[in-house]
Amino acid sequence: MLVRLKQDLRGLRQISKTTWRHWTSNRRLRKEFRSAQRKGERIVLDDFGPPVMAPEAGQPLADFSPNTEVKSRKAHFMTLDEYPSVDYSFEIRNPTLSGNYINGLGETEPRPAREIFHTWKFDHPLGKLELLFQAIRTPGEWIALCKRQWNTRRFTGEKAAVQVPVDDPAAMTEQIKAFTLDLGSAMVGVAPLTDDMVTEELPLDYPYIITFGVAMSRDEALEAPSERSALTIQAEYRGTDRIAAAVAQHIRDMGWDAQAAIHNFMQIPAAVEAGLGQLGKHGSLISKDLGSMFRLGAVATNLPLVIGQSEDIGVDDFCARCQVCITNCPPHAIFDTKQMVRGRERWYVDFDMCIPYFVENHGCGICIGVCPWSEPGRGEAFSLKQLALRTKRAEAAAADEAVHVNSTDEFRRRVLGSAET
Ligand code: B12
Ligand code: SF4
Ligand code: SF4
Repeated sequence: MLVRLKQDLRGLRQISKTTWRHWTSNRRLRKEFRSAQRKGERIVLDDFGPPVMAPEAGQPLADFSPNTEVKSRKAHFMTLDEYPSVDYSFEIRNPTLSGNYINGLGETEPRPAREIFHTWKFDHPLGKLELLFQAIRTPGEWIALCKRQWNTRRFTGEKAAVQVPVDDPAAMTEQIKAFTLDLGSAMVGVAPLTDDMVTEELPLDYPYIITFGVAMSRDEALEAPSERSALTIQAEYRGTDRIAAAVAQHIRDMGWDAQAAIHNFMQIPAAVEAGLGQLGKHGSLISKDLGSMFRLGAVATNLPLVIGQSEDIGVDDFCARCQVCITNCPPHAIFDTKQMVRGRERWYVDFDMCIPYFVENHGCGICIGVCPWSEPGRGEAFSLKQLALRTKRAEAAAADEAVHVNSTDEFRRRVLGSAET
């Protein structure tokens, strides 16, 4: 009883600390931004809020100007007649540090990620954009955020004094998975917690991570960016937070440690490791069942569980030949080739282009909505086709190799009189 009361107080404190204080203290910024947007003018973000951390000499600066080299083509099924323009109603007079630099684009050594956005830290190099994003929320978005924050109050808490022994981790894994699915998630898996999944600022110290996906509405994503889609996203986040809090509470009630891992944690690598999907060119995860139309949530725990395995469903092969997200992203933030990021080659999204567009429009998600895998019922067939094509290509390459070896042997026999090297 006392534990629950403490959690409820934490929820109220969270709402008043972040949301309410923020809403009331940024009236001027909100008003001036809206007026600039109406008049087609620009506000200077340096005139608002705390100073941005100054970059040191030699560090690359952010360039928010959209990439104009890519040719745009809007997907025929997008609901919006036209995407909002990439002319922003704000500018930053003092150039800030590049988000790509912060997150290790081009770095060849592995290291944990650093917090980049949705940090609520306004002295962060991208803090001015964070400030604007939070300040311009509409009343509807603000209420949705309060409801969401209320749901996070049970993310952590005290565990039961008596611990339920776990003799069969496989059976316990099945029990936890069934519990998570019952709460409304569409998929769930378990991964070991690795350095890829934690941020430098907020390390988590648990052996396992339970990761789950909650279906998102593609119709709303096809309407993004819009206030309606922003509200739907908040509601979907709220549902995800509710499941994470309930699973963490369920485990703590069994006397084991558990904490919902939402912001201090890299959701995508955990979900990849657990076999929920693969990273797409648009920087989000793709699964066979839901394409990219799902939100991720996670719970870190020391409850003994059995880990899953990553699965190759053919996303890389598909993305290598597809351009849909690239041509539909208004600021052209999506790279067509894999990049070296913190010691790994993978698909990557340019922060300096995506984030300003995201901020100006109260969110975005065009890239996941237009992705062909997100069309209901297509993923399974795409996956089977890509894997079959790959087998066919491998067989053709092996046959070519055999022909080459045979003809070389034949040549040697005829010309050199021997097939020996
Ligand atoms: C900050 C953030 C943003 C920022 C920055 C985007 C970005 N590319 O990182 C902004 C505000 C722009 C943004 C936008 C969107 N986001 Co966002 N975002 C996050 C958040 C909170 C943290 C990600 C982060 O810190 N990135 C910074 C560094 C680490 O980026 P990075 O090195 O490029 O790594 C990215 C991926 O490569 C992958 N990753 C990181 N490390 C590794 C390691 C390996 C081995 C692999 C394979 C992948 C991988 O994760 C990163 C996120 O894309 C996560 C939630 C979370 N806690 O993980 C959601 C999250 C990634 N976003 C999500 C979504 C859906 C979106 C949007 C579609 C908006 C929307 N409608 O909700 C857009 C899509 C933008 C895009 N093309 O990526 C979902 C993705 C779900 C999915 N199906 O994959 C997440 C997981 C939120 C959630 N709880 O569901 N987001
Ligand atoms: S739209 Fe095409 S290229 Fe982009 S992630 Fe989806 S399948 Fe890959
Ligand atoms: S969310 Fe996707 S479509 Fe929108 S700007 Fe970012 S990368 Fe482009």
